[in-house]
Amino acid sequence: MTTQEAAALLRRQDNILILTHLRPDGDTIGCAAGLCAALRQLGKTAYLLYNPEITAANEGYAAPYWAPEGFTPAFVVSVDIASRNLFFPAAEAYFDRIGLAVDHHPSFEGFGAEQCVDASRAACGEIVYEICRALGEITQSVALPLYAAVSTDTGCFVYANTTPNTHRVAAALMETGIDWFAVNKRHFRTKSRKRIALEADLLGNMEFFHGGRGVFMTVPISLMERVGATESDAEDLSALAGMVEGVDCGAVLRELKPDVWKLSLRTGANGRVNATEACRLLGGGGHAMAAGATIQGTLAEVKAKVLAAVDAVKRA
Ligand SMILES: [Mn+2]
Repeated sequence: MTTQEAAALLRRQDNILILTHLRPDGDTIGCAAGLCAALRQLGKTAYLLYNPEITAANEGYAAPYWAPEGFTPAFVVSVDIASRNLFFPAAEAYFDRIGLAVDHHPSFEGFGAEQCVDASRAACGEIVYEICRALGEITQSVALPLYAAVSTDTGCFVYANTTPNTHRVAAALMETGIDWFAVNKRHFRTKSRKRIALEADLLGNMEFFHGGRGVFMTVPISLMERVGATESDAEDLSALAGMVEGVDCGAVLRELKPDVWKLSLRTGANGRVNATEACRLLGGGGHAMAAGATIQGTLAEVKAKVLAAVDAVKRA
């Protein structure tokens, strides 16, 4: 449905619970918080289901809206969730009760009684912005988390997914007078010392393939433990692989639990490797230039699987 129709649907609901995805990023949290604020402005009861993996950088957006223990929703909305395997355990219980799914991933699996999905949008925040505008005034409480959503999903407006509409949405959100500089400073111009220790190890241990066009960076649990890093220290490490000169296929492997690895694949605008196609072969999905998959095996086995998938889809 259109954003207008989604807004009309939400106007007819009350006691609304909003779901975010596993390993929540700024987009899913920002969308949920912005939408929750907009719904409350209409006098509705609305909450976010507590996400146990919320990071310190995103906690502030969601904190005012966490659902109290025992809240029983009459209507459930998912934001920025592409697939069932991105539901965290407490959210999984609501999978069959989703009244509206709002998403922007091409790999969206098509769940939810109603869907408001537009894969041309850089951030789900762009879609939620339109829904919120149709619901009422874009106040600073709505605008700040939505700005974080749009800014973080575009790497501060530098990723190839960024469009003129992304900037129009960001501009409209800035017009409300929010402290957008603090948002970007927090997400893009601040690194913990543990984060810098992680980056140092990744950069010191890069492994190239495809004659230098591909690179592996690995984040084993042992590294996380050695530098004492937390989840927030390890956010978006995949961006690093895409920064190496000459690389158009950057694979970051993060060990989630022993012998279970999360692949984040970042590929170049030249189209040599389609990240979604490669990750689909590995049971995952995402965007053409940024996709992911969860893979089982030892590090050596997982690297071999990733190489085989990349080789199977590469164009030159
Ligand atoms: Mn997103």
